[in-house]
Amino acid sequence: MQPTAADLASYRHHGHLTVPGLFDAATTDAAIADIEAWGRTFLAELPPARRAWYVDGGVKAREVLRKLDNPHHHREPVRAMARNDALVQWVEALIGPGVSVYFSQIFFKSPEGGGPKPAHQDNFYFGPSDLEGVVTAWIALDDSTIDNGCLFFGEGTHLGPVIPHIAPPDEPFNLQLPADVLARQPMVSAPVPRGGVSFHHGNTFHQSGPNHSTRWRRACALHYVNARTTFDHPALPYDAALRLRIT
Ligand SMILES: O=C(O)CCC(=O)C(=O)O
Repeated sequence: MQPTAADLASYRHHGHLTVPGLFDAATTDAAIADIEAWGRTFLAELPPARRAWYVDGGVKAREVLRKLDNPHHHREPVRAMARNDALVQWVEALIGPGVSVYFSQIFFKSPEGGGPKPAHQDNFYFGPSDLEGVVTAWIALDDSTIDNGCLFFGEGTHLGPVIPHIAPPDEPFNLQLPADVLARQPMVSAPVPRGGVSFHHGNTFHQSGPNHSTRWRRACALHYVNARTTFDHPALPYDAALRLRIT
């Protein structure tokens, strides 16, 4: 499926866009097998000081990971997805040519308690020189639904500014939009079938709910940047050496 003028107009209007069926079941199954194996090793070796960021506090019955960072650097199946021609064609249509992956994340969201991700703007975290230069491609590795914690977006919020975020005192890394801002902003659900991709602009408010279901909601977020954009004022430390040139 190629981007049409109507797709691009929809993205420019809403600040996000869902494209079903970019990856087949064999690809998502292979990615899941690989990240599960990686996650088991990572969790076994995780030092106590880093547990608060990576372990999902919502799941009490067992210890499960919430996320993993930079799979595009560490894992070949994710690197292959990041280079996928069809995906890259969409990314270039959205932010222009000469794209790289700047950062990436696996979000596990375990059944029966996988925790929510508070509302935020990626551009606050990354601090790009050009606010139009960043797009996130969020690949659904499982069907994502309201029940298992799909993404929600603030329609049109990409047209507004980057807003200063706050963090709970015991979680300085968990940057999020202030409650008074969110009280004025309806958030709309965006379920994505397995293998589909949800693209969002770096300024778009987004969040995900808890997983109340008995099904996993795993996803891989690839944060792409175009050739002209640099990261001048990141809110958290990111390793620029991991920027992976794609085109
Ligand atoms: O998958 C999630 O729950 C959060 C995703 C997210 O914040 C992102 O892709 O930027």
